[in-house]
Amino acid sequence: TDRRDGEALRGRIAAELARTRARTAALTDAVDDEDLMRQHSPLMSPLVWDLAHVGNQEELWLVRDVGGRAPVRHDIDDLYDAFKQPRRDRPALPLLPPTEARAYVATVRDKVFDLLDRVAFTDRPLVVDGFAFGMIVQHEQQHDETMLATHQLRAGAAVLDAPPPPEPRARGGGEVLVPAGEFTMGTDTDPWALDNERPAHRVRLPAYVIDAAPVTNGAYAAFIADGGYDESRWWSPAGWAHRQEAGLTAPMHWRRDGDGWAYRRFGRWAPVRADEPVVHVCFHEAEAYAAWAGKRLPTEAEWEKAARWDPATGRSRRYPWGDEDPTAAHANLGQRHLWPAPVGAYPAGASPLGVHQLIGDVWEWTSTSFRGHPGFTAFPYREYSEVFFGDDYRVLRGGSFGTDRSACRGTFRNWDYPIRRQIFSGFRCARDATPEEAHA
Ligand code: AVJ
Ligand code: FE
Repeated sequence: TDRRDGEALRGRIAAELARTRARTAALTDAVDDEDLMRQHSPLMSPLVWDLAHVGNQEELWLVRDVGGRAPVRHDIDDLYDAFKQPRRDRPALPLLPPTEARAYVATVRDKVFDLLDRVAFTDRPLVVDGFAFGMIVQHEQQHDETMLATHQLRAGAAVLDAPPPPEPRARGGGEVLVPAGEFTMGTDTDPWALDNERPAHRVRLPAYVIDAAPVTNGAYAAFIADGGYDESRWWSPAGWAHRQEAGLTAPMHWRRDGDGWAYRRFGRWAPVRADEPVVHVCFHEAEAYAAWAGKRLPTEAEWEKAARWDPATGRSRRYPWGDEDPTAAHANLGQRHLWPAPVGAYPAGASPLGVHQLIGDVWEWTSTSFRGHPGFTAFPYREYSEVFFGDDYRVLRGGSFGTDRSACRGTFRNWDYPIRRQIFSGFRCARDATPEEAHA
């Protein structure tokens, strides 16, 4: 059965690699060569940089490290090292032109399929349960989401298309009480969980109340209409300074449209729909909204307990609905749609306590700075997570409509600067339970 397990794992990895490469191809084949080489925003890389960077990481970890094979092209390692090349400088680099970049990633992939045929899934930490392959699938999917954000920033005619998300099938509003007590945060057992999701550890939280759904455009528009962007009392000092300096008046990609708002989605203007989760807000905007609403952002632990804790068994699960991988009925993931689904669209994805849309739709800002869980060890490289630990970054949870299921689970952690909003970021609010609620 060991051999059979190995064959099943090999098949699963091959399918994930192929599925992921099809997405990368769709994102990079959608525009012409000149567009691939152009920088659409100083925050983003040219798409052709992401493409070859994905291949270069795959070469470094799978071809060279796991496979012990000769380099395909060691001369380009520095060009595609994210730490050596700041994003704004990447368009000026002597990057591989599109034809060469495509040939490079295809050559690397051929070698990886050859390696995958022969590799033994031993106890070596990099290969146990296919970890390095899973890491590379997730890495490519993360860059695919980054490329999707680049598409969102791109000027000009629309090139991406997808059906609209499902309509509401349940009421999804209101708040949910989460009782006081311990839960298990993080994981030791999810085979493809990344270093920052480990290890599992017990966390005790007092009773709290969390929104049953992400904050909607309608609610956010009420904050704007009430002068939320003009009153410093709702903002932290750093948030207010940023609001002033950047001239923030509404979420990114919004403009006034008669009495309401429109927003630009991948090259097309659409009316802002009141029951969809708000997207493209920074941490400071989320925090100001929460203060205006008489609430606060959830801590990262509060978010994870709401997403994983099963009151029937006391166990932490992989997802709000259980341990099964997400399907189209559970969550708006994987670029199946190009914007968040209205509140109530995924009743099958709700938690046992009735918290909806924790997975998919929008990344959710939490109030927590990005740090290692107690007992953290960097693996396999410090530059994935550890070098970002500290108070410069805030944690986001749950994934967006642009996040693939392979890079999204109840333990998955994302992070960004509190001023960033080109990512598919929204939020939900939380508050302390009142004494009456806590003892109910
Ligand atoms: C985890 C999304 C913050 O895109 O900067 C990609 C993921 N790390 N290549 C990022 C990542 C290395 C990372 N985030
Ligand atoms: Fe990367």
